Amino acid sequence: MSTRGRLNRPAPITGTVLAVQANYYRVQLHGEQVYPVQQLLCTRRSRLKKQGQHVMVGDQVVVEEPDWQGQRGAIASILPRQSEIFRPPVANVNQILLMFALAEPKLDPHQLTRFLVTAENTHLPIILCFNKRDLTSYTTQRAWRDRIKRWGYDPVLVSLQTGVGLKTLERRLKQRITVISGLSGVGKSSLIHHFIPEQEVRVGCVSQRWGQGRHTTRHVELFEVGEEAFLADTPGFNQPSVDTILPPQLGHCFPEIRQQLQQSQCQFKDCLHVNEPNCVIRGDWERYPDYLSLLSEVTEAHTKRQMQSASEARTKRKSGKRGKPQDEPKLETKRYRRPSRRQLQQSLQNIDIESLEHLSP
Ligand SMILES: Nc1nc2c(ncn2[C@@H]2O[C@H](COP(=O)(O)OP(=O)(O)OP(=O)(O)O)[C@@H](O)[C@H]2O)c(=O)[nH]1
Ligand SMILES: [Mg+2]
Ligand SMILES: [Zn+2]
Repeated sequence: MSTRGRLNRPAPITGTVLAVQANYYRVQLHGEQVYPVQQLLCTRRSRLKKQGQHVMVGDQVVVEEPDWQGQRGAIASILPRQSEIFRPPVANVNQILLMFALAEPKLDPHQLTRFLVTAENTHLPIILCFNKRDLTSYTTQRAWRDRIKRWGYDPVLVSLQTGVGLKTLERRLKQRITVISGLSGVGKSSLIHHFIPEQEVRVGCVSQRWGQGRHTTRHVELFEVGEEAFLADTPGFNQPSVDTILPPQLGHCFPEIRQQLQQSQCQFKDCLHVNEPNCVIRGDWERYPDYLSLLSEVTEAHTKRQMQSASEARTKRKSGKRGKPQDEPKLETKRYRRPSRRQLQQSLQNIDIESLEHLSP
């Protein structure tokens, strides 16, 4: 191929979508070339609209017709996405930064496990970060670090108040899109504020409004916090839902189980590691009881979903009086009986709980 054509044609302008505001997209231009401005407020080409292509925060896009003076442009195409998460909606996320505090709010291992499991379910790499080191003793920090290492994670301990540990964290954010998740009040917004002090990220107030239900749609925004490092803040919440996890997938959300499965396999591919024959998962690790209680929860949610779709499938639409459609359930009531929750409970009771008790936190 001759290079002439290539040389004559200017290189396409590409960038990362930082925020979506109504029908406008704020795009941070990629740095290989020097542009008159670094950000453009863009519209989406109608061709994209017609094709039903939605632009998400985190998308890598090609921008055309830049108006450098007006700082405007048009998104012509979206480059293929590497990943997509939906709560919050962000494309091309490379990793989740799960942030907790060593104190204020008190660090609860069960709650932490719940957050870890939902983060693991995205299949994205996780950075586990503990903030507010300044509020705890060295002994407490050491104890938590050792404990979390036994779970299979290597936590980064920081204090946004004193700045300790932040260099290590910063290194792990470079050239990545990272979504911060974690309990309310742990310091997620403070982290962004640390990198861009001039940025108004509403430290200490976002989730209060969220909690009162006033934020019905979540506003997501990427902040550039260093060398091609982008961070998305999220409002904190207390109880992440595990409902969408399928029971056989839950085990993969625990590094302790993944490690044991690397050495040998259970007889059944979809083994739930409760008391199936030839299951290789032992119960001698701290979070096994958490695994069991989450298993019970995801199984219940899964059963409910199955019953719901079965009931929808058996409900036939029929014209009612005056032509109004009316749902008529078919009369196969036996099938509606609650099935496997009790079975699961029974199988959970069969586990040798005593052998686990000394491990309870
Ligand atoms: N002592 C101490 N306080 C901190 C530290 N980091 C943050 N804080 C304080 O913790 C409080 C909550 O911080 P935010 O950054 O708003 O927490 P958040 O995780 O964004 O909370 P939500 O938006 O509610 O989810 C603020 O009052 C911060 O000043 C720290 O390292 N040490
Ligand atoms: Mg916040
Ligand atoms: Zn098993």
